[in-house]
Amino acid sequence: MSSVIEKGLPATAANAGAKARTEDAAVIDGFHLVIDALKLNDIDTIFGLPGIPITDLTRMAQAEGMRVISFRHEQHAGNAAAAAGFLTQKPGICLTVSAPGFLNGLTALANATTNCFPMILISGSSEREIVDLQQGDYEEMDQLAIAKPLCKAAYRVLHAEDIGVGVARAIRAALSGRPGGVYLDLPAKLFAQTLDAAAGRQSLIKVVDPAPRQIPAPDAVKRALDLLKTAKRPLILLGKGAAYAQADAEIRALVEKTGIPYLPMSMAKGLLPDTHELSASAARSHVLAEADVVMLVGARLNWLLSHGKGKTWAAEKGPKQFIQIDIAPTEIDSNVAIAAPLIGDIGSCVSALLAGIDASWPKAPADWTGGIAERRTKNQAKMAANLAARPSPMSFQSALGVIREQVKARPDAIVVNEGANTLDFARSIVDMYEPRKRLDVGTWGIMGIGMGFAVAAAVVTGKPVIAIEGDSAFGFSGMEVETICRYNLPVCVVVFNNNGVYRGTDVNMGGGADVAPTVFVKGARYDKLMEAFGGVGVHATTADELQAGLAQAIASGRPTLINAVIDETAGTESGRITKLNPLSAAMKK
Ligand code: ADP
Ligand code: TZD
Repeated sequence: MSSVIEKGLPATAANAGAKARTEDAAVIDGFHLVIDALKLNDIDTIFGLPGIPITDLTRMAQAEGMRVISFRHEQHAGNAAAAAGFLTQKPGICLTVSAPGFLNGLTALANATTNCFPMILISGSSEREIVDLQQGDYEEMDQLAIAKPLCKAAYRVLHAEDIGVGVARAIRAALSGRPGGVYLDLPAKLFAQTLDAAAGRQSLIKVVDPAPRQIPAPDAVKRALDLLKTAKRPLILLGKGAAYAQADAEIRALVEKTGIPYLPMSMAKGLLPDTHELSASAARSHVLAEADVVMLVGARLNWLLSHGKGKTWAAEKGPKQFIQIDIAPTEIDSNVAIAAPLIGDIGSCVSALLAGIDASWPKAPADWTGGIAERRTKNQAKMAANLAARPSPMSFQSALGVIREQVKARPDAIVVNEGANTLDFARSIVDMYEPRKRLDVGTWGIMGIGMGFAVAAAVVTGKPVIAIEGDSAFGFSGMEVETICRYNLPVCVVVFNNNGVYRGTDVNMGGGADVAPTVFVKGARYDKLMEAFGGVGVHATTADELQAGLAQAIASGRPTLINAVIDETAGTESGRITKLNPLSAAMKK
């Protein structure tokens, strides 16, 4: 069962504690039970950061043939695990040390849970007896209690014979139903425990059917179809749950058979190519306001969709009718009434709908689809002028126009995207052509996912990665360019450098010597950061320089960072969500 490596590790002083396994070993230790339990469940990669008590676990995992990707900060290892989970439907593994390492990984675990990405944060922990009496152990913390409210499930394993159960429960909890983050607490003592080798092997569990299909009830399918059929202005809204579900062919068939226009949320872009004739992306406000029946497929009516209410949805014209496909029944009616809930996995639900849609199904009315097409053409023409312009310094649009063309030429490349303006502009300018090629700030709008997601995308898919980063956003994970260089990953980071958070022109309102809170060092050379570790740095002040640098990076596959100089006056406060900034009542007067 386990790949026992006789040669194992060189007996250097540094890894003297990590002894290799032998074929005829009579006992197996906790380290190897953890590794075997993961491998038995087809988990072949660990993202992490070594230290007491898990350093030997990283060495032994590598010796046993697992890929171990070491990061410079646990948050980025955690983000990598989350992205790997989203891309592969297998829980991504993040491995950290106790208290501070655990806390560094926790943000990523909570973010993964919020995004419905499956991951498992495995952290070593200190001695239970000392921690529970608060006697001051090395890196003392009750990690299980802290993790619990922030993830989908949390478990602790105290005995080596329970490692198999612990890992199996973590995998099933991460993948089944609505996917999410799971915490697995492994105290230091556990790794050193031994079991009889045969008993150890028997204690491991291969999880059968970890994400069971959930078939929707026939009456719920009929209710949804009946409502959809009455629609005069139907709309399909695809979310990242639809991208995660890997029901790409079924979703495409649903759109094309019904002729219903669809709107992808940012990470659902590419499920159908953004250039598809039924894409309503370039007419977003129009379709949200005007649609009469909206079918949500793996998308929540949260803040990103204005909670299904208000001006965005033209509520003054009366309520919309919603059909909602989701695996989590409690999501239904979370913000507005859902007329036709369809509970199940997206593949099964969409297949069930397709079974009820035959050749006689009336295509979406032509005045509705025609009106959308007209708006799309108009909006695209407007955008084209901005993309083609060559202002100096570059605008967000002129720089993104270059990236848009590169992605068109390499539709298999994965785009990672964070920032405010950099995010908002890229989302609408850079068309995606294939499913699960866009990873971004997700449900929280969190900064810091950039390099972790980029590393995972490159490691998991082997495809080129283009990370489109605001200069502030990049700073959250920038040190991981060393990780990118160390593993020689085909990642090209493009830093949209406008000298600050949102823009670089704010002034100190107190008039002192400090710059304003949103302003960075002017004219910073982020490209030098990549050069420091042997990667390629490019300083691009024009669209042509950006184009050349990007094309070269994709062709060579070498780690590259392009410092793209953007007009520092160009950004808007918080990008397109300016209105979410609280405005003091006193200032409104
Ligand atoms: P977006 O931000 O793109 O709008 P959300 O993250 O808000 O998307 O919504 C994703 C939804 O998809 C969640 O409510 C989640 O329960 C659901 N989901 C995730 N995977 C599946 C699946 N395999 N089948 C059905 N629903 C799923
Ligand atoms: N911290 C975290 C973890 N997430 C956040 N979203 C923020 C802070 C607040 N924030 C945003 O929402 S966007 C952003 C911050 C700090 C950075 C915007 O600046 P940028 O992008 O340079 O990355 P633009 O393109 O210049 O706007």
